[in-house]
Amino acid sequence: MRSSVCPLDCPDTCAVLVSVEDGRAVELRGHPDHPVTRGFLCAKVARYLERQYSPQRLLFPQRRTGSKGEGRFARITWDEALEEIAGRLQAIAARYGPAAILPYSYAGTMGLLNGAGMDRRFFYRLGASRLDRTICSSAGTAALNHTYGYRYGTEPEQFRDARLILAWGVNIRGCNVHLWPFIAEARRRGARFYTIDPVKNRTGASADRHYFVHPGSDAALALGLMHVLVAEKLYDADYVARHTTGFEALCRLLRDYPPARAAELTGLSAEDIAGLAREYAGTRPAVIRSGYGVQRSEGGGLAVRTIALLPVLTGAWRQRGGGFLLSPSGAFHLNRQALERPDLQAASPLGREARLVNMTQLGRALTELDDPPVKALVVYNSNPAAIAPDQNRVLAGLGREDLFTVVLEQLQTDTADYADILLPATTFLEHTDLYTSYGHYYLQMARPAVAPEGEAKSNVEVFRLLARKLGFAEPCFEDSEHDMIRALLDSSHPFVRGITLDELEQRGFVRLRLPEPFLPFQDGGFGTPSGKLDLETAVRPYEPPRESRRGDEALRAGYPLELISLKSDAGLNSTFGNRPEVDAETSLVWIRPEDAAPRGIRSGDAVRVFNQRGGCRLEARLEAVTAPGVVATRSVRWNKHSPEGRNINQVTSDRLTDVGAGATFYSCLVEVEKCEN
Ligand SMILES: Nc1nc2c(c(=O)[nH]1)N[C@H]1C(S)=C(S)[C@@H](COP(=O)(O)OP(=O)(O)OC[C@H]3O[C@@H](n4cnc5c(=O)[nH]c(N)nc54)[C@H](O)[C@@H]3O)O[C@H]1N2
Ligand SMILES: Nc1nc2c(c(=O)[nH]1)N[C@H]1C(S)=C(S)[C@@H](COP(=O)(O)OP(=O)(O)OC[C@H]3O[C@@H](n4cnc5c(=O)[nH]c(N)nc54)[C@H](O)[C@@H]3O)O[C@H]1N2
Ligand SMILES: [Mo]
Repeated sequence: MRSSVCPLDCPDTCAVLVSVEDGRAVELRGHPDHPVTRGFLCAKVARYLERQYSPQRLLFPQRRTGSKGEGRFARITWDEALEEIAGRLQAIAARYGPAAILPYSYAGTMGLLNGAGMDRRFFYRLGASRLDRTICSSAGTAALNHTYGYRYGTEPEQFRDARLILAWGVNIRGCNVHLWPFIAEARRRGARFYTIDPVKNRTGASADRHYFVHPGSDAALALGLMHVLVAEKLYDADYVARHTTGFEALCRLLRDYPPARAAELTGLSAEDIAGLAREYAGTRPAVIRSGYGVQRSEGGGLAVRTIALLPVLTGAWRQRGGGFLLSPSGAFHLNRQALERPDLQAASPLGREARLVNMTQLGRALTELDDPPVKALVVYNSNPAAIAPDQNRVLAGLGREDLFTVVLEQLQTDTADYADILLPATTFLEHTDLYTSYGHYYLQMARPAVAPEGEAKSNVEVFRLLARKLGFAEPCFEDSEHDMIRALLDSSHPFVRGITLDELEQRGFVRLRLPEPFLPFQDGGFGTPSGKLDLETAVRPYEPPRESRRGDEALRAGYPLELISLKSDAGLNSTFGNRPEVDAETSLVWIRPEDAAPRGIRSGDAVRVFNQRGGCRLEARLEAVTAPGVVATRSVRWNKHSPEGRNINQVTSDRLTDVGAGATFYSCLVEVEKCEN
């Protein structure tokens, strides 16, 4: 039995036990001793070995023989592949400058070494364009950093102590399943559980109450709730006085958000808003769990900032089991500089920090950027052909004959089809890594449980070899995985001080050095110069997303429905898009009967979901599981399994959030029509 860690982009970051027989992994189980994994795995990862030993695994380096996107390749050796990559990158850097090279990666693995380790060192030293990794969470991250000063949140284990739990824009039963047992325990002890979401997903269906909210209107709802808290004097005046500034200014703003106005803006009734505010203030402990769904719209930053003020006004931070959880990931105060080595930029031919390219706008970067244009793209831990918004532009860019594209992958994804050189990547069972989490406070390390399949190599190893080919002489390029972990642990922050490689090796998972229980803002202590939270600068007036039914008239014209392409329960972004059950789940679009009827759409019909950017075909399901005027689909389907080779990111926009320059997948206007054939 070996211990490992699930590397997927998920808040749960489970500790995994691997049974190995004759060098082959034969069973995966959740670690029984990990306080959040608690002995079980989600349905998708319990079956990960199907992927590990799938006939679809990429096993050898390959060179493209067909046209871009066609997916025809021929096997080459590692040395041929690395020679060609090094030669092409060098030639491009010489002709256009190194900024013409763009890395593209996200959280295919959340392991720090393979996700933000040797790769970062390599691209910094090369002088490549830097990638702004905004596709998921940057609005919420910026919002928490701005409001609280720290990205800390309520411990998941404390949810069992809550008496009222609000799941606000989060699909716990689909995307955060290891939080669910704590909520179930709280409910057995009498807690109430409510959901606030434009879509009634599995989590909403299991709630005591579901509140349908207009997409992107959460800030207005939070302001309406705060209006009631203040008007009825339900707030914790002592906490507010001691730990905040700017209360008067907040009160002035709140005057504009009485329940009747908040109701108009959000779609909840005024009675529901007043009732929810009273119940929230009157129940101790009360905790809010938000997911990243709530910040994936144009005003996503303000949404998180205003929601985050609710437990400040009520003093819910005082109690174990109270507060707010978006992400605790800011507590992992590791030495990221020592791992990533941004100082290497000074040694690059550029000699300074290179330009920053926003990953959410990849299509623009590949088709519009000049000075220099992007001439080489190196993709790992991501599948942009399927997951990036404004897909027509992305595919036009990836299809450029003059773009040299390298893809490091486990499977033949839509992006792999566009590679010039395609390299086989290891899985988490085959390489060493260190894992933080965005759902709990345990640091974890995993060593290989089995040898790589075929000729697969880890990202760390590939960038180490490329650095050698390019003659990078800095000793950090020869660092072992253990060297890199030691560099990360070299931090003087009290939360990680004293955690060693030995301790991680022995135990697999280690709780950060936090008080037990961890009550981050029990006594204020916000990460601001004064330690107080400034209520005045945290908020501003609410504006609906421009791309919404209450937004810009020109954008609305012709596309009267709002689309939420929330995550699939069976899948994980596009990672498991090769599985039939994920493909089936992501082939549907849910539409309310009253929105379907005028369009002549019946359940089971093939429909086209489209707007000015593009369109795709899905199968209609008539059910009232969305707010009126909202349609929903699950993401992210593989293009190559979709009719016409196009998925839902045909219609999503590359507009950015109010803060954090994040993606706005959930501010998206569409029309739906029945397909004639
Ligand atoms: N099974 C599964 N698990 C996953 C993933 C997956 O694809 N599948 N993906 C992983 C990743 S990358 C992430 S970022 C997390 C995301 O985890 P979550 O944030 O829980 O998931 P999302 O589906 O992004 O969004 C959550 C909910 O937000 C709702 N929502 C959308 N817009 C709004 C809005 O304006 N207001 C409100 N109140 N709600 C809104 C959606 O309808 C959805 O039900 O999950 C991770 N875990
Ligand atoms: N319409 C719509 N689009 C969305 C979203 C949405 O809700 N709706 N969600 C967005 C969000 S929140 C996110 S985070 C992004 C996610 O988008 P991505 O980060 O691209 O995530 P995945 O689609 O899961 O693709 C990850 C890829 O990394 C590969 N991989 C895994 N481990 C390794 C490794 O060790 N080495 C290498 N080289 N490769 C590896 C996997 O095989 C997989 O193909 O999608 C975004 N796109
Ligand atoms: Mo994400």
